[in-house]
Amino acid sequence: MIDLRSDTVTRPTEAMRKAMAQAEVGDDVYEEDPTINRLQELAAELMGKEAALFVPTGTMGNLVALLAHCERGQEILLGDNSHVFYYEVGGASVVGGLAFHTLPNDRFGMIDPAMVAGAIRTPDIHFAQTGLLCLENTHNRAGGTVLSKEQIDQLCQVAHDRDVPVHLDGARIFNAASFLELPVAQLVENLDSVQFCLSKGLAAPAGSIVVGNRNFIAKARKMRKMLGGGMRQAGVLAAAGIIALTEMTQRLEEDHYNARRFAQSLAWIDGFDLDLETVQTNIVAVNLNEKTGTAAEWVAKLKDNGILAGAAGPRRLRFVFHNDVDRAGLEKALSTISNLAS
Ligand code: TLP
Repeated sequence: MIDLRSDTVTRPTEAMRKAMAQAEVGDDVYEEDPTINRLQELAAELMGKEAALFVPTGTMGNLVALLAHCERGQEILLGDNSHVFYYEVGGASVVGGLAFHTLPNDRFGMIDPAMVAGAIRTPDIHFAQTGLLCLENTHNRAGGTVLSKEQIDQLCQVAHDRDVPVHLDGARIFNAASFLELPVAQLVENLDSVQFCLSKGLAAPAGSIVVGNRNFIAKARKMRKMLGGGMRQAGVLAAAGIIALTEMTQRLEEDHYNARRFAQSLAWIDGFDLDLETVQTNIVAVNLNEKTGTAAEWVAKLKDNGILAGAAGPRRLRFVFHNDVDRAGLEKALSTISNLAS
């Protein structure tokens, strides 16, 4: 099987497995796990922020950040196509009593700064106060598209001018930094907090990191405990996370190359509609027309032929490139799809 459903399916590398077996551990609720502490220090330094917190998943990382920034009854501004809004089970509303105020994402995952300015609430007895602006980079549902540093900075400026902090769901921030050829710390410089995943393209078996200032991370640590994310001897996981940050970020451009080659070839197939401008990193979204069939039909057909793909909508397929798909896998996927389509 060639598994292109997501980069979440990557398995830990040999180096990770070795590091995990040898990891020094302690109780992280007492902040005594040396490997977790090392990972957090490394992550904070890489992202140019004061402090970092290791969390089990990206979903929990975003949720602890939202809870740490906001108070019950506040509103979060975010894109209508964002992962936090779409795929995180409404956690911020369920657990935090927070309201989502969505603004349109364009096809690159950008939000219009003028709309953000217009949506930030003024003091008024009728209004929920704006507690946070939440961005996403790379943007999953847009197809792995990248916000530039200038775009992020522009949105940060609009929010900060009105004392609203900005959080980034940077699950795939290293893919964005690789596309932009920028040090990741520079890209996230003006953001108040960032969540990024170790377990997607970076291939660790589990884990995400939240970064921000010391005070924010202290609050996030408490929220993590509340959500049941105090993981004790999780240094075995953090050991893989250290390898993810030191050895795996450099190779993401290979996934981007594979995604691009795949997309350019698929674009020739009748009935497969691709927006090649949005194929910037490791995700390829393909829109199907009425003649071509539904995403569910294609997912089933592909599975019968050894290819796993995802459905990102009734007529939208998603293919994600990662460390466990090599050039031969890419070529096999392409020829299988061409045969099925003809
Ligand atoms: N995304 C998953 C699914 O949930 C859709 C995937 O296969 O792409 N932010 C972004 C932008 C993400 O893409 C994801 C995972 C998360 C947060 C959540 O991370 P986890 O799965 O670790 O909770």
